[in-house]
Parts: sequence; C-alpha cells; structure tokens
Amino acid sequence: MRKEELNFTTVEQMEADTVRLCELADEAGAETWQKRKEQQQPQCKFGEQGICCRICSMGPCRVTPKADRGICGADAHAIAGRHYLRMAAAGSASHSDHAREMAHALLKSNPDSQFNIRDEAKLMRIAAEWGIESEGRDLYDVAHDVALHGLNEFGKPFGTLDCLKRATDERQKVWADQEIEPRAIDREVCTSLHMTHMGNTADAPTLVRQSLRVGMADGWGGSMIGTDFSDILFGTPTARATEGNLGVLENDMVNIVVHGHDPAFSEMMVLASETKEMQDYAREKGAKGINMAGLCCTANEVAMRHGVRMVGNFLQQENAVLTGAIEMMCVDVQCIFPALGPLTDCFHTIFVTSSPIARIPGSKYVKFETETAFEQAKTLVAEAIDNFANRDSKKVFIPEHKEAAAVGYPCEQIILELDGVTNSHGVLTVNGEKEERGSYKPAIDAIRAGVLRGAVAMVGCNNPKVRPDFSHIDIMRTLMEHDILVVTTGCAAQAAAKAGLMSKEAKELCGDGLKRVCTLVGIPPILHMGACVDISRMMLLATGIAKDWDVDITKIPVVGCAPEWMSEKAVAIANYVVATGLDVYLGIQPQVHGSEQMIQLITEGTREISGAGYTINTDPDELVKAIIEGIEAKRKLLDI
Ligand code: NFS
Ligand code: SF4
Repeated sequence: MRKEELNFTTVEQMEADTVRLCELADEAGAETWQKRKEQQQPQCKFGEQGICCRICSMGPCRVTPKADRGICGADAHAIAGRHYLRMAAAGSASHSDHAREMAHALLKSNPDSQFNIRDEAKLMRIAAEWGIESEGRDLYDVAHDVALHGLNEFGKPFGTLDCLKRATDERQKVWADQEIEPRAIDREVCTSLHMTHMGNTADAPTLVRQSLRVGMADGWGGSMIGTDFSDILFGTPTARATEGNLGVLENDMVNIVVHGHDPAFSEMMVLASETKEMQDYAREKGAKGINMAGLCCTANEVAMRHGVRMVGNFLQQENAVLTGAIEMMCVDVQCIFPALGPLTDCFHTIFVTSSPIARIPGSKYVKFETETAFEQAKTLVAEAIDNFANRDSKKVFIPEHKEAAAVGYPCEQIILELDGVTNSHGVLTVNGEKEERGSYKPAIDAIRAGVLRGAVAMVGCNNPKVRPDFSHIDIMRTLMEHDILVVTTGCAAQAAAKAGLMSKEAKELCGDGLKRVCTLVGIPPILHMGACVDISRMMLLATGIAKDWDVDITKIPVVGCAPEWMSEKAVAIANYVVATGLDVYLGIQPQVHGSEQMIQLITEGTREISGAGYTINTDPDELVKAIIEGIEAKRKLLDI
C-alpha cells in the first residue's frame, strides 16, 4: 500500500464525531465535559501557578504582588514545591495501591479458581530474583510466598526496594549517592505527606528531591510489582490484533464497556462474557452476541491479553455513553468521571462501580471480591444482556470510525520480535547470528547505524487544555517520519490506535529507516506496551538497552513524552522517568510556574541529581522539534 492510499481517521473526523455526540447530549438533557469546561472559565490563576496554599486552616494563603508569603511565612517556592510533591505522592499511592490489590489477588490464587498462575516462567524468575525457594515446591506455595514478599515491599521497616537491583550498576550508584533510593513504598508516600505538612520542609530543592524518590517508589516499586503480578496471574501479553475508536461498538450486540485500571475485575468480565452460557443467553435475548470493549488503561490491559477492542481514551468516556448503545459500563479505579452517574441516567446504560476506592453517586455498587469474582462477573454480564431490550434505538448513534491496531509488545515480545533479526554492516537482515538472540542488540545496531535515530516513550492522558489527541497524534506522526520508534502506554496508546498508527500499514508513514525496520521485524512503528503501570516495562526496556549497549542510560537516545498529561499519576511517572535518567518532554505546564525556582529545579536542577530533566512546551510542533533535537544531541555525544 502506498502512503497516499492510507485513509486513516483524522483528528478532525474524530472531532466531528464528538460535536455530533455533544448535540445528542443536549437533546438527551445530558451534560458533557465540554460544557463544564466552559462553565469553569476563567480557571483560577493562583491554582494554575501552584501558589495557593490550603495545607493548614490558617489559610488559604495566596502569593500576590502585595503578599509574597503565606501567614506562616511560606513563600511561592515552598507552596508550589509542596503541591508538586503531594501530586507525585498521590500518583505513586494510586499506582502502588493498585499493585497491592494485585498482590492480594496473587496471595489468594489457586488452581481451581479464575485467579490461577498463567505465567509460571515469570513467577519462577521473580522467585529466584527475590531468593524464594521453588525447587520441589508446590507452584501455589511459591506464588503465595512471592505475593507476601511483594506485600512486604510496601511496608518493610529497613532497606530499599528490591526491584532497584534490576537497574544498571550506574543507576543504582546514582540513586544511592543522591539518597533517592526509595525505601518501602508506603514509607515514601507517607514521608512525602509528612514533609509537606504545615511547618515542615519549605526548601524547594528538598521537595523536588523527594518527588524523585516517591516517584521511584512507584516506577521501580508499585508499578513494577503491579505489572509483574498481573502478568503472573493473567499472562504476560503477546502481540495480537485489535481495533480502536467508538466504531468498535456494535448495533446488534450487547455492548459492555470496562473502564479504569485494575485488571482483576475486567479480566473476570471478559472471561464471563466469553462463556457459552452467556453467549447463548445474549442470543436468546435477541442480540447477536456480547461485545466487550475497553476504556482508558483497563482497555490496554484487556486488549493486550485478549484482543478486546478499545472504545477510546480518557476524554472519550462520556462519548461512549452518548452513543446510547452501551448496556453496561463497569468501572474499577482511577480516571473515572463522576459525571458518568448523571450521564448514564439520561440513557439506559447501567453504571457499575466495583471498588471501595472509587464509589460514585448514581452507580450500582457491586463490591468485587476475589473469591466470588467470576460469579459476580457472570451476574453482571447477564444483567447487561437483560438491559439490551431497554436500548432506545432513537437515541443510538455509533460513529463509524475505528482503526486496526497491533497491540501487546511488552519487553518479552519485543525481544522475541528482535530475535529473528540482526544487523550486519548497518543493514538489518533477517535470521541473525545466534549470539544476538535474547537481547536488544539488533535494535541497538539499528540505532547506531542511524537506521533508527532513537526511541520515544509516548505516555499520558488527554487534557482539555489542548485539543484532545491532537498533540499525541501530531507528535507521533512527526517522530515516525524522522525514523524514531515510539513505544506507548495509557491514553496515548489509544490515541495512536484511533489514528491507525498502531497498524502495521502505518509503516508507510515512516521515514525509510523506520519503515525498513518495521518491515523486517514485522512490527508497527508504534509499539503498544500497555497501561500506565506498564511504564515500568519501559524503564526495564531502557535499562536493557543501556546494559546491552554498555553505555549509561542517560546517554542512550531514548526519551519520554507526555504531551496531554493531567493526572497525579503522571507527575509520579515523570519523576521516576527523570530519576531513571531519561529526559521527559511535557506538553502541559506542571502547576508550579508561580515559582521560578521550581521551574528551574524541574527543568534543570534535576539534571545534577539524575542526569535528566523536563522540557516543557505547550505547542506540540515545538515540543516535537525539541524531542528530535534532544535525540540528535544524544547521538552526537555518543559520536554516532
Ligand atoms: Ni494514565 Fe490510565 Fe489515561 Fe492518564 Fe488516566 S487512564 S494510568 S492517568 S487518563 S493515561
Ligand atoms: Fe498559609 Fe502556611 Fe497554612 Fe499554607 S501552611 S495555608 S501558607 S499558613
């Protein structure tokens, strides 16, 4: 296929669908984020700049031209710095608490339930890494010990996190020297809250240093454990085909959407919907079958493990309901709009919350328990099927747009794909020498030869401060043209899927080098690595490249980019990516720019600690230009 023949969905087409859905919202008497955003204007400047403090009840205190300190004497730098650290701590807490749920599920795993061991090799690898005896022992005894060891990482009174040992020696030394090695996960979160309590740390550099540390407790702690345990329980993802965008909803099927982050609940929903019993029941009720679809990071989890199609990302959650075609929306935790309560009231959609962590008015609450999960899921699926009869066809509008996507590229899959390829004299050839197998060397050789210029980890959310998905897609397309490979997670991944960039045909949009790599290796130019907790996979990918290349991680031409980020989790992530030694390019201003010192610290100051920092630019064209320049500068330093 030639480039001109590709007919991928454009952002403008996606926006036209949104406009139509918003009109339907008006007709249905429903409210959307677009309306609420309008009502919020103008947004508070003090909050935006991070210089309003309400940490104690002497406040709120705001920094103004006539008052440069709060009542206690905290200045703009202390106030903005404390907020920033609190955001990082909340983000780290969220990912890590999700991981804790996974650990508890692993602790309850047994061969006769749906929570059994699906990746024994990974379990054994981690058992060996953590010094847990497995020889001659029952698989589930080992699994339970691994779960307990993981749980201990949250609260151990002494030492630092075990996963740090996966990093390069150079990184481990930097972290130790700079005193940013995270101790127990919960301790870093707790210490961050303590440090930011009234009357504690007022020194911005110290607050930024702790932000790196609490971020590390996420990336090299909670998220890493969460990802590993999910793989053990539900299988390490493998490459598979799926589709993305609202067009994956079906007119003649029971549409059930799973939304959130914790894969335990959504896995059970998917497995329940696949049973013959439920399929038969759906047909009995006049539907052609059950169509499971995912939203946000839950979508990534079930797409990578089951090929479940992705209905959209963060700012599309209301659009999905507005199609009028969803029988049930089941959510677990994080990134769920409370607006879904009143919104689903305007339609026949049943809105189900499942976690005590995310109770939302207007939802039906079904407390999800590991022991009864599968039965609970079956009951919910049956209820969704019963609700099919209540769909009002006059209210249904399913936009037609959807695109094919190849998903499921964790590190293991990337290595597998590379195993068939090696590089001789700067040219990628198929079926390489034996010693190249099981490493990133073919990719490194391609980077050294300049066939690939480098790689970018594209991550993060949507944010109404910019055109939803535009920055993601615009930046990814430019990177592809410049022979820069993209790995992606979270809502950035769904943006790529919706725009067709995750399809294998998208290689036609790439520069010659990247196109050749995609053709030879048989991969799309945008590699889907999973949900946001799976950015821990990206840290291991970058570590693997640095190890196989034998250069410091700060030197490899690999960077991170979050052009539309919004959540506190993103702040935790950005901090651990920087702590890991990778530069991060942000398309949304962190809420600290009321303090020049804070801006200096996060863009430049951290470079003295970890060798990396932020570049912030809200213009996507300028941001991608900076990324390419950053990658080329790293290449120059390596003399390649
Ligand atoms: Ni990440 Fe996933 Fe999306 Fe942002 Fe929310 S779904 S954990 S936080 S909005 S990428
Ligand atoms: Fe005001 Fe200080 Fe209290 Fe913050 S901690 S609200 S600046 S008095």
